[in-house]
Amino acid sequence: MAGKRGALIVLEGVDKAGKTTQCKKLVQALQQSGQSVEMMRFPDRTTIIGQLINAYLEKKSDLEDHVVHLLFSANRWEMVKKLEQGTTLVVDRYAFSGAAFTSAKPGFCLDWCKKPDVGLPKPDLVMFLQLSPAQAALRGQFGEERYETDDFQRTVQQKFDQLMKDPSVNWQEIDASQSIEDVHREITTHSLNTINIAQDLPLGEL
Ligand code: DGP
Repeated sequence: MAGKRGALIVLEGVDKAGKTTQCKKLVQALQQSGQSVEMMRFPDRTTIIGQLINAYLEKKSDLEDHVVHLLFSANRWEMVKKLEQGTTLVVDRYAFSGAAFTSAKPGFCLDWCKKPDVGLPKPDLVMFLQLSPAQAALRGQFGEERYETDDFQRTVQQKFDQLMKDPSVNWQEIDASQSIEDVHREITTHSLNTINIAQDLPLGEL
């Protein structure tokens, strides 16, 4: 496998869709199948920029909406070396969350929201865990963080629906209302196929 690159695999979806659980299970399954793979998540709350984002999400600070949008993007840019290093990466949220969450706020257009992430590595596969607001509600109450309300999440879902119309991104919709194991099987199959194909292709740019 020398010289072959890994794949950049992203899981997206509204809150409660099961992204984090599925990312962890996918990393384990790929490692067991002999792949060199790491997990990343955005926002990465461990960096200095990530700490500013964390305080904002926990409502301990208020930031102007454009500023916070640019911080989320900067938090992805500060990981760009890692994203380009060639190991397969399973990423919990990426630039699509960035565009969907900010454009769900009044006065923001999707086009402007996409701009700060232009030039970041383009994922080889973006799996969108699809879960209706009614199904999400069955998984319990939202937490206390910013953005965790039914109305806002509905608007975020509409923004994701718009983003998924972009044919230049390899979107794969996954029915997240299935059992954890069924979702896992589907995700693993798509990921293994992508890893095989990606190794012979150059990494693209958003
Ligand atoms: P998580 O740690 O996956 O629960 O994500 C934290 C919250 O931040 C979640 O409500 C989604 C939101 N979020 C993630 N990425 C971005 C982004 O780039 N921009 C904005 N505005 N919100 C984001």
